[in-house]
Amino acid sequence: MAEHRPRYKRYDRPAGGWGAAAATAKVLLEQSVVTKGSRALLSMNQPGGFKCPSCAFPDAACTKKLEFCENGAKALAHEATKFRVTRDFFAQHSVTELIAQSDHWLEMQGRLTEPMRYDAATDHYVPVGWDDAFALIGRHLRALDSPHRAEFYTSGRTPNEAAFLYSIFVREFGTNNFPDCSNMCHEPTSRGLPSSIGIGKGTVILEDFDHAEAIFLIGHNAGTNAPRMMTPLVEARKRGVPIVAVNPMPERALIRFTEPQDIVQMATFGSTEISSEFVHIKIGGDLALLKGMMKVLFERDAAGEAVLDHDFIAEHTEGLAALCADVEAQSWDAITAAAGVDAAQIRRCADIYIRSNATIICYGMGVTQHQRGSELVQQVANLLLLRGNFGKPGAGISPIRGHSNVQGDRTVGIDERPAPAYLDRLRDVFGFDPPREHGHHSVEAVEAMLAGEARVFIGLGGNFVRAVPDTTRACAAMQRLDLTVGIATKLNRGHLVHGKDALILPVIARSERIETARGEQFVTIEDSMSNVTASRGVLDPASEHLLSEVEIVCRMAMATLPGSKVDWRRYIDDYDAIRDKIAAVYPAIYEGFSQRIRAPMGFHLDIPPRRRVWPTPTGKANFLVLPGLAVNAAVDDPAMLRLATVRSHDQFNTTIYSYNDRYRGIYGDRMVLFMNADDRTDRGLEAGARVALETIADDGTARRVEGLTLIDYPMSRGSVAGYYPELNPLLPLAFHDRVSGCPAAKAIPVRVVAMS
Ligand SMILES: Nc1nc2c(c(=O)[nH]1)N[C@H]1C(S)=C(S)[C@@H](COP(=O)(O)OP(=O)(O)OC[C@H]3O[C@@H](n4cnc5c(=O)[nH]c(N)nc54)[C@H](O)[C@@H]3O)O[C@H]1N2
Ligand SMILES: Nc1nc2c(c(=O)[nH]1)N[C@H]1C(S)=C(S)[C@@H](COP(=O)(O)OP(=O)(O)OC[C@H]3O[C@@H](n4cnc5c(=O)[nH]c(N)nc54)[C@H](O)[C@@H]3O)O[C@H]1N2
Ligand SMILES: [Mo]
Repeated sequence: MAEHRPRYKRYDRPAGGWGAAAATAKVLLEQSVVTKGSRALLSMNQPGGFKCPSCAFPDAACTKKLEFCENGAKALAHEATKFRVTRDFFAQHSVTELIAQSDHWLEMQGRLTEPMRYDAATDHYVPVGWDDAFALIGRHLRALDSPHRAEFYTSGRTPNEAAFLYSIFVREFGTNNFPDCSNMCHEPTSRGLPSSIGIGKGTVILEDFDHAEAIFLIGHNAGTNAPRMMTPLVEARKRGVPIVAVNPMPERALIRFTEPQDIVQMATFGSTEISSEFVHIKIGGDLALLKGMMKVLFERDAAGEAVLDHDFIAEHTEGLAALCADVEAQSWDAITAAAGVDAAQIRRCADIYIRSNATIICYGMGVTQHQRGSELVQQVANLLLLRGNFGKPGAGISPIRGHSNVQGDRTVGIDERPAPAYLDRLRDVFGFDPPREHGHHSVEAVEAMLAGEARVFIGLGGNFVRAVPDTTRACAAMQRLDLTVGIATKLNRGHLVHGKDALILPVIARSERIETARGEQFVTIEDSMSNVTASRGVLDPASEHLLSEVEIVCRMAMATLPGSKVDWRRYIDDYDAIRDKIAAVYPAIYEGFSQRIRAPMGFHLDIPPRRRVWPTPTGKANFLVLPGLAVNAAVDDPAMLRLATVRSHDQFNTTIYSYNDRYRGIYGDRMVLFMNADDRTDRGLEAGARVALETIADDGTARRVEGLTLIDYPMSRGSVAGYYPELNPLLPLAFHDRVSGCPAAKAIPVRVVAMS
């Protein structure tokens, strides 16, 4: 692997703008797809076209303007790339050779072209026919002494149709082992919010941004991870709406942004200031901030100001007294110490919130990836409930989801803890008895592999071994399996850390056409704001040997379940027939799916709290208490720093587009540690020094990552940041949220060690 040294160049221009336009052109050039890629970009997020394979932010396609961003263009260019991984490639490189390559190198080799099977005798992947591949999967699965010995992973790029069929196949096979990427992402939203408001999804739609009077962005880096979100944010700022950004890193796009679609701003090199208030929170300090704001609300209300929405609270909620008692018990000293911000700023935030008649709170991984992430999400809901910020225009909670269809996959059945009523429905529609016991989430799946209980891993998309915590242990766990299957567009580390038998099954990508015996088919996705839309690829598949994800799922099922009650053959060709079954299983939201999806903009799935209907056991929204001010276990070590593992501007999760991170000023390397200069000098370290990080954990496992370069960066004190997935070896498997299983990837307790 090449030795990299980072170059650091302060980025003090606004985010977006010409830098984004230039980066779009560059990535199309690098992947040699300027004409093909530019043509495809014109169809991205347009009615009749395909949905962006990058993030899950909704689009406003009816505006007729181009609806893509720099990072959507990168995702597309890497999917539409002219480079190919062929049988010759695998003949040239043994697996041992490939595994020594970087994630970036693997990604840059291009699209997978035909099914491959691992050959232990030569340590090479060799071509295998599709029929033989499915037969091998069927043989392994049928040989298991229990269906619970298989793990069926899903990544959130998989469309509804494939995910739904996969959930049927796996349940007919007999398990609820559905680890998925959501388990490491917005699971605290999915598991935490239902106790608060009755549903584990956001309540905001795009139009609400036009009516909001204040917007809070907590722990989310919109300019990089949901760049299309910058458009409504810029528009809100132009209307004078206050935006409060809460982040331990002063992310560039949260400060100033040039809207690449604003011709005047582009021409005049203008930009819009994004945050009116930047809260430089300590990692994990958000709970204290939220409680501080609630304390101000209670104080001012008690003093006679009409701050709380008493009518709403009386009619729609329960639990106010307990929340009030908990919040009032927190002292200002404790709050400011835990948040790392002063009381004056917390009061200012509360004041912005109080002045606004309609507030949206958006949040991302900075909120969810903590040991009490689910309960932290509930505190966000508490703050909104206090002023009735649900069920009115311009208000609500807005988790900014990750993968483009991660929310949809859960809606259509990728759920390791399915509700009994849904299982009954499945039984009635399909005529088999689905398993009732809960299955494994991602962390439990790794634990089952480590314990030798799991024998087979099938990954419908994604890069499991690189995405999960504790890389070293996770790799060892994968290598113990009898069979690993990677269903993918691109070669990744997950295919190289494999079981005794292993398959790589290449798929038709989002931007590509799916032709079946019944003609061209389209798939559907559900975005972060519960809009369901059609996605129709426009490009030719990267190779003639690719299959659609739907066909792969059906043929795995046919090879595994000879006596199946499901008409798999039919679904291979007819995606409306799949949608009809989705409608039958979820009539309340998906009634008439095949017809309604024909509307150019698709349709919106009902979110009851938008109507002030709360599907909780009591029929009310609940104020919930999370005692204290900490969202992670205390660590008794004065040298301890909290490490957040974050994404650069040039990656999509485990896919590394380049070694640069433009907005943070990093060029040529990802092995960096962002640190406050005062924290650095306190430890007697030089800027630019080479250091190692060690996890502080008392579980008997030493975790260390070496070769990081220290970058002086305006981090909040005690907080450091570095890149995911390189730093995943530091994250202990056991360090996760108990409610949801979500790894606490934003708050790893570490110490910095100088290296010579
Ligand atoms: N281009 C691109 N787009 C993506 C992705 C990608 O990798 N690349 N990934 C997709 C996926 S799957 C997801 S889940 C989303 C992720 O999108 P984000 O949620 O933005 O993800 P991260 O970069 O992990 O981190 C978010 C922010 O949390 C901040 N943070 C860290 N700790 C704390 C804390 O304790 N409190 C607060 N308030 N903030 C904190 C970090 O500084 C960072 O700015 O993006 C999706 N979109
Ligand atoms: N330390 C740390 N760990 C984290 C996180 C963090 O912030 N910090 N974030 C977590 C989060 S939020 C997430 S969502 C997970 C992400 O975990 P995953 O979803 O497992 O990872 P990705 O990198 O998105 O998966 C990329 C692979 O998906 C395949 N792929 C791409 N497009 C398609 C397609 O259309 N179909 C199919 N079948 N395959 C496709 C390609 O082969 C590519 O290599 O990682 C989690 N891990
Ligand atoms: Mo995610």
